[in-house]
Amino acid sequence: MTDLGLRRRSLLTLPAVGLAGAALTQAGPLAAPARAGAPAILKPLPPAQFTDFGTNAEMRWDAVDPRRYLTPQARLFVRNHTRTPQLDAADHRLRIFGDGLHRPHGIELGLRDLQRRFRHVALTSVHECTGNGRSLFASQQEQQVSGTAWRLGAVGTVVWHGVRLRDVLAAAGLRPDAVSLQAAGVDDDYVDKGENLGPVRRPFPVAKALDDAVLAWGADGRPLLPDHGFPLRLVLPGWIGIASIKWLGSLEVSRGELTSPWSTRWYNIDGPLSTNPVRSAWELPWGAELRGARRIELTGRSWSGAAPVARVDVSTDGGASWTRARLRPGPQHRGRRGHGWTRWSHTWERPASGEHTLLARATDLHGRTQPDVAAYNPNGYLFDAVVRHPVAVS
Ligand SMILES: Nc1nc2c(c(=O)[nH]1)N[C@H]1C(S)=C(S)[C@@H](COP(=O)(O)O)O[C@H]1N2
Ligand SMILES: [Mo]
Repeated sequence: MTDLGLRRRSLLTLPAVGLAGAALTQAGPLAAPARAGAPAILKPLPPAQFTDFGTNAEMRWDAVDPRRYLTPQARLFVRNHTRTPQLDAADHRLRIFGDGLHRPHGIELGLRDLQRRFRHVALTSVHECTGNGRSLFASQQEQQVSGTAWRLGAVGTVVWHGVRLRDVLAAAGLRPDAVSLQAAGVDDDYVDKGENLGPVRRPFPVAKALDDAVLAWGADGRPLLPDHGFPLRLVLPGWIGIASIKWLGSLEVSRGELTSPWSTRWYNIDGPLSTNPVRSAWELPWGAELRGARRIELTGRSWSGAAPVARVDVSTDGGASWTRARLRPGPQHRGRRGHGWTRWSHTWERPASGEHTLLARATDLHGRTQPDVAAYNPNGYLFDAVVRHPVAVS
């Protein structure tokens, strides 16, 4: 996409943001008193497209349209620690402050300030929860872990619209000796077993902020949906989902290392987690029942937080023999503007009737691949093992 195209797209987004903001303002005063009973997720979650866990919902892989590369917001998984707040774009402020700025009291920016003052970018990234695949620790490795029992649908590939965080930090007066930033949401405080831990927030290094971090007000050419962070979220491309704080209200910039329970207590294995691993999924229901035929066309996708996928090996006989899947050319190698997942296909010749196990193993351009067994950890993060996907042919 050309820069001109990006700017045009972003300009088109402006009135839409205004409209969505107005609609939410209207709903606000009415919705507020009823909040206790309000659902945690506001967008529709049709059972054909989502598995609903209450405050979280995952995309169903059998509902993914093989012809569509990007995940539209309406189809994207949702992970909320509390519930989706209903915010007014016109009132929303982002506060940037801290001793990592030349003037520590910092600056405050509205959405319009961000949209008017900084160059617009569109960036494609794999958006994925750290715990994606968590249920497979139990079902495939017989290991008990705690947390939402995602299968493989806590992931999508999204094109985000916004501005580079580095441009905004330059305007805020970033000191050269700043090391750490902390992003905080304005959703309700998170209470864990009676302990109020404050707003959902997580630190990240200045290096990531200056590299490819985006302050996003849109996705797939539209304003963010409330569930995905309206009116503004942080996006740290390729990093675990919690790094991309929704409903972004403040960024603290510090000359010392910042921490939060989301970097020490959770999302931590011998240190705060950052880049997502390599994973693969078949575009099939779990336990799919396939009609026997001379050949069956199978499709799937693979992705990595670090780099585009370079190759995918598949097996239709439980791992006894492997062959290369055909990678579909697509926008995944866009490079400079981020990367998404890679679509692939495989023709299954003369499948015998009966039960089979499908496997897919991807390798990314950095040589990272998927192990046979994922490393156990009590919270079930980073399940990256080759998944044993059961199917039956009739
Ligand atoms: N403010 C805030 N940001 C948040 C969260 C949250 O609960 N509150 N959840 C995080 C987690 S764990 C994930 S996986 C992603 C999910 O983003 P999505 O719901 O837009 O898919 O948002 C992250 N950002
Ligand atoms: Mo997450």
